[in-house]
Amino acid sequence: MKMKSFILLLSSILLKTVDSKLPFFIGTATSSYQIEGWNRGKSIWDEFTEKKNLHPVLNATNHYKMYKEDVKLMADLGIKDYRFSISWTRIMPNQINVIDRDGLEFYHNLLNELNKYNITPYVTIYHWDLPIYLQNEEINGWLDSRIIDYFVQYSKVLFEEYSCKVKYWMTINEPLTTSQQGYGFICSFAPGICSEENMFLSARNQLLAHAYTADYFHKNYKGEIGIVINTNWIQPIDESAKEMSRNAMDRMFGWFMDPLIYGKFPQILESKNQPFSNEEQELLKRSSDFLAINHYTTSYIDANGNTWEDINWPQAQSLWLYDAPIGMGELLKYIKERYTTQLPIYITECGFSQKNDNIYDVGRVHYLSGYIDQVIKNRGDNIKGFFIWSFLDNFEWASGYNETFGIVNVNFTDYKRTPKLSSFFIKDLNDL
Ligand code: PNW
Repeated sequence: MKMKSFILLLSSILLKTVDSKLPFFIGTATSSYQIEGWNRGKSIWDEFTEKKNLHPVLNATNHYKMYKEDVKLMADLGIKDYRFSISWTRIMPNQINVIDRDGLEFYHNLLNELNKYNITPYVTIYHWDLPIYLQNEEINGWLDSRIIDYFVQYSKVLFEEYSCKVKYWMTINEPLTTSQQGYGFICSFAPGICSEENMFLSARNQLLAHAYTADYFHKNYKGEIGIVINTNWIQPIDESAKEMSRNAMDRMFGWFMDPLIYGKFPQILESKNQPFSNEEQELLKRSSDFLAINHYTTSYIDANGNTWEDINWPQAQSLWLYDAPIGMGELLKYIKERYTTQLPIYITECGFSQKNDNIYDVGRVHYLSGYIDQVIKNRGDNIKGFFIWSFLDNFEWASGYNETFGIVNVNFTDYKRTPKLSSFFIKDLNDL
């Protein structure tokens, strides 16, 4: 009771910008590899964690067996919108186009369960768990142009099976992260085959896989489709740093946004990329029914290109992540000015891995309230929803289980779920 009134007080103070109801929904997000466990084919992340001696995913949060309880908990917490991903390795575990009926069945069951509680599904087709048979001596993952067609074939199966239950689709999660961290200069993620050339090529192939899939979807199905783009905000410290900030944004956000909106790479990246053909340009420009943006953190930049974070911003358990809400507002303004798009916008991920995380996660509540407040103030007409990363504590890729983002705690020994303070905070916001 005490906790409940504390949160009500918090939400009313922090959100004095809204009079009555929140002008967009707050949902939650997860991904297949990070939560499901059990009964699937091998993916590049299984091999990568093995080779690099990283923590293996094991059975993740056991969601494959606990999905009914998880959906019920979501419903109890008042969540009406859920973004999750489908595992390619569950649908086609051993070979392209050889389908596992049990794999298909799992997502039918999950979708039926969501439907029972009136929770709207937002389905990501691919969230990093590439089947290992697409990254080996014969086929070179996102560096191989044949992957575009494989991706379309896999997506066709999903549309055929699930489009009667799913209206909102997202093709690929964070191509930037895959290209920089899996194929590019950061090189800390699967598959870890890195060079500058690989970085740009893998991004180009991901964009085209999205464009051809969206084209097929639009010609054959009703509903909406987009691709999930992530970006930090790079805040210019003063007027003289504006050009540097703009260039840094082009290298990160424009790399994907420019092709989606204008059909071309930003000028600053032109020399690094093979240009798109006319047909590809047209497909790209027509490929998105909405913008899906993942945004977590901000840095400052000066006129010499130095970047840093403010010492006053609380740092997360994840060392790259700071509680710096101004960036969320600045990013939304930037999207409006630079891209003048009327497309609906979803924030498809935003969240915080609190240091010493526990169920009284005041640091996470602070982060979320600040970021949501910025979305309310800078929303324009087209913000439709905000998905918190993440519903559950889960497998945080190369960091294993050491960085927790959930609004629900998971005990990784007995898989017990316990809602944290932040989940009640979100419930109150949705109930306003
Ligand atoms: C996203 N960075 O990844 C992913 O979509 C999620 O699967 C992941 O769990 C979540 O954010 C939290 O990390 C990112 O280093 C990974 O800037 C790394 C970065 C950004 C996003």
